[in-house]
Amino acid sequence: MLKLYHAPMSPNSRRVWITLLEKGLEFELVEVNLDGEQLKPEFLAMNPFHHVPVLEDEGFHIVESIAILDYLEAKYPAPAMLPKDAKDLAIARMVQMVTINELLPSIGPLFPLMLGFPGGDPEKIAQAKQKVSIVLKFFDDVLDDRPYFGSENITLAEPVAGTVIPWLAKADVSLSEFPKLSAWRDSLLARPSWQATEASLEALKARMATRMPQQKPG
Ligand SMILES: N[C@@H](CCC(=O)N[C@@H](CS)C(=O)NCC(=O)O)C(=O)O
Repeated sequence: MLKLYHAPMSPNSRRVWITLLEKGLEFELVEVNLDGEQLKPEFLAMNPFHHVPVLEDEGFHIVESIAILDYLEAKYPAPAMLPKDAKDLAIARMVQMVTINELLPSIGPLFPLMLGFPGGDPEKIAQAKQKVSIVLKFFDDVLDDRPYFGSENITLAEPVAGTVIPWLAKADVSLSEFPKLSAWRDSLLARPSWQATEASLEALKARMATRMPQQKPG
């Protein structure tokens, strides 16, 4: 059986978890405590870079969440989660890569806000929100009259972008200017796979508090 080594609070793991659920696959979840378990020799033997997720399939270990999503799509093609049309495939990939290369690196200053911690550098927060708004506009423009990126059905773009964008509301980043993206987010949040994998805000706060001992949740 497929085995997913994950951490409930890791968005990179959650992409894979959601995809396994959306594909209706049987799998075992193995939780890795990122307070050190990832540095143990048994885990490093699977992933020398000490990151979750890792997918194990009959002794074969795959690291890097996007490589895992591609593996699942190739091995379990139904339901299809990557468009076949060239433009639509490019759209799904662009959304994955823009999330990883543009959105995620820009939101660091927003994390404390998302988790309800006070403070933060107002200039850095404003800069982060400006970068985020460029990504949101890009995504809204890329969505056409279909509900998902390049598709009538959920694609591998959704577990990547759709596990980041809903959290932005917690940092007062509104999607009201982006009606297509807002409808897209709402439809994802209603899916059982999103609901089953949502990390608890309290657990995230507790984890963040151990890393930022000088701050208390507001
Ligand atoms: N590029 C990797 C990133 C994985 C990653 O950064 N995982 C984090 C959790 S979100 C992790 O395992 N951190 C613990 C560590 O690096 O020791 C992927 O997409 O799978």
